[in-house]
Amino acid sequence: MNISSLDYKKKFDNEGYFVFKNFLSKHFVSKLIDEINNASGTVKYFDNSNNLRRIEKLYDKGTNLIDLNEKISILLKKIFKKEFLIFKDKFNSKPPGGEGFFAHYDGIFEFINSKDEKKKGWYEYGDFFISALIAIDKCDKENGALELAKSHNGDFAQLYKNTKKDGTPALSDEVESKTKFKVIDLEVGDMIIFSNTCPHRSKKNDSDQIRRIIYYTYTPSENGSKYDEYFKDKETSKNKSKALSER
Ligand SMILES: O=C(O)CCC(=O)C(=O)O
Repeated sequence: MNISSLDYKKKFDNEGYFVFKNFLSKHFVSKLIDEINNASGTVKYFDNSNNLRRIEKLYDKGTNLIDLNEKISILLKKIFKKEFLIFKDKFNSKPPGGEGFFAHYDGIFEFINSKDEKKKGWYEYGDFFISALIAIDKCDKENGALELAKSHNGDFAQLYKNTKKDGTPALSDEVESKTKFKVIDLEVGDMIIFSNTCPHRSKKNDSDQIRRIIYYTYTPSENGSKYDEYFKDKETSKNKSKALSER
């Protein structure tokens, strides 16, 4: 069945997300893995056992990574009828036994900047964020696939009330318990497009294989690129230790 841009847009308007099957070929994904493994000038995060958990600032570190950003931007333009620019980028690696991610929105947290000012998470840079999550490995219940819920309505202040207000975007236990999450199984090369206002979480990797994803986030281009500003603020934020990788 051929799904049209209009169908994807309808799904996004109704649920806040949609799944795009076979976005990338296995061959393209294997070229991305090579580039990610060899990229320099990125920012890396490791867990307590010294396993690589995350790489940031990688979208422009290889021809295929650059091509991936192009491919996603073209698709977003086709579906949303507007231009988008990359806002932030990451590669998440969940090794066997690796921890999951607590339930959260993306970008709904407060942070203290280098001038000691309180800031409103991602909403300092815009108010509409779309992420593209691409499976580098098959993702399923056993290895900690993304669990996604329908998007919640509200501006920063309204959504902030649903969080733990602890410098991370974690949902309060009460809101999490009322939210219906769905495990999104993905094959290599499949992609989920979702709004930052969709609650999401993922479980520990209980398989004996690594589970890797690429996660690029986009903002409408009309306000210009916020990529450098975002990463500079993240680097100089005074409460970064609390929410190192979730933001
Ligand atoms: O990698 C995952 O399982 C979830 C990642 C996530 O939710 C995040 O990085 O914000």
